[in-house]
Amino acid sequence: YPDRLNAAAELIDIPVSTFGADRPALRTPAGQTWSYGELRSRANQVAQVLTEDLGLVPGQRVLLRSPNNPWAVASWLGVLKAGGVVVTVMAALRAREIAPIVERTRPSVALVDQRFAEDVHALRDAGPSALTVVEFGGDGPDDLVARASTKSGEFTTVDTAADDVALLAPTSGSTGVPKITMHFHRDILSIDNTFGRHVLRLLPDDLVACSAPFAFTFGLGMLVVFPLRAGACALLTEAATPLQLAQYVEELGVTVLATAPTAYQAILREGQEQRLAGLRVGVSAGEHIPKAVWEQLRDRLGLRIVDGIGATELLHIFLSAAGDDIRPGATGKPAPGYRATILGPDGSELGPGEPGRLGVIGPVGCRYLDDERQKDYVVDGWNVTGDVFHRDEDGYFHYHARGDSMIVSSGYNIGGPEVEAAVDTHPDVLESAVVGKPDAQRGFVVCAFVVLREGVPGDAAKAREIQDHVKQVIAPYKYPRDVRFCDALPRNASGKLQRFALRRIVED
Ligand code: 3SK
Repeated sequence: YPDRLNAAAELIDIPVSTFGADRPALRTPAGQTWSYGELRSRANQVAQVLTEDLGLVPGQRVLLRSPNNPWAVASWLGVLKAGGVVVTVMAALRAREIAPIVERTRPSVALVDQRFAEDVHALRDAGPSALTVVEFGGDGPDDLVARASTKSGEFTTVDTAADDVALLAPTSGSTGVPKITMHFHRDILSIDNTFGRHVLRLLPDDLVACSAPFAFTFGLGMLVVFPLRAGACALLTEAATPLQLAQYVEELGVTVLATAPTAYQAILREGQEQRLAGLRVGVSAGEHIPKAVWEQLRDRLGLRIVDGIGATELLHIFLSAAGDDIRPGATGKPAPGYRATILGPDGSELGPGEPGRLGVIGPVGCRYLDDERQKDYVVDGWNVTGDVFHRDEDGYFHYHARGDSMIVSSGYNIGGPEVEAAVDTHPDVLESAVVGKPDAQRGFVVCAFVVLREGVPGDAAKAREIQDHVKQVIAPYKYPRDVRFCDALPRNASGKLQRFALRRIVED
């Protein structure tokens, strides 16, 4: 990469010149369409609001909280154009989950969809440092759209360095204490120059849908980075169910769909797979796609799903395969530009057939913001993702398990200890332990073993009460779908929780 590089120029200014301003860039199921030219103008307007009205200077951070919609994409590009650093948080997070992110990243400005603004205002009022909150989708004079409409569609994109930080993407990690991953301008292009261009290979006429919010870097790649660099169009859906995704594929002409394996399973279970017949490419990520699901989609539709594994730490997918390179049952091989290995308990590299921890090296690597856990993730130069794989004789990587206490449910990564902490705040709970219970539809569901205070009856009403309580404390998708009451949690002689004993119970 050249020394000076701004990812936003590569994602919108250059595509406008290459593919033309009139090409559709963003669509919504409600029928809204923004062309490449319109997206560029609005990103330029946001950059001017930030620099001229709000005094943002290069390197300052901007919190962005919104579901997937066109102004959120314009805001993301506008922050980069202004030389700022985007801090993306999912709309679904609760105030107590956003608070440590705000505390650690210290944004100067927050651009927030008005439906999710209330707790950002509360954090601003409670916080020690100045945070200017600007909403979009509202109707006051401080609304981003109202401010943007007073600006021209032209802005000279700030000349950032290729390795200036562009993005701070939080990940909850297994303990629930957020880790903030830092990514450079060049990293954003790297995910396209590896997986995007060599495995996914979008075409300018593609319409791409993805169930992930673009605050999750899987969604960012699928809906912003890859389509814009290819001159393609992204369909932005705020919260689509698997059956709605299938409907959009059929009715709106989606050609590339990226979602979790559980969504494909749900579409198959409902007998709706013919609605996917127009797909050119189906991507599955977030967790391993079962071979039987992969084969059903191939046999019924001729669709060879592109499986992939990525990590927020590495920004996007680093192991995958497409077309004739796919080996059913395997995740794939390192994307061009990446190397991967299997590490034994002592850090040595293991040979074919031996399961161990996955280690990855490539153009994007883990850089946590001021976090001791950096040394656990990057070991001898390898990014150690926490997943257990084996490699076969032909270099394909086969998934075994996640090596940490993370639960992957319908493609969401849920930190077990974070759910435990939320359950434990219920006044009737003495202690709890959370594990993933295998589930045919969701891969895993969150299962909480709960010890209640003496005299409190553990019945269905109490289980529902605890579930509702958790939904108030943390993002609702993390709530335990299965709550089981017990007298005590299994512990070893030194008092350490024996999570494996609980896993055994739920796996029986
Ligand atoms: O596999 C994942 O969970 C992932 C994480 C971040 C970015 C992309 C992907 C597929």
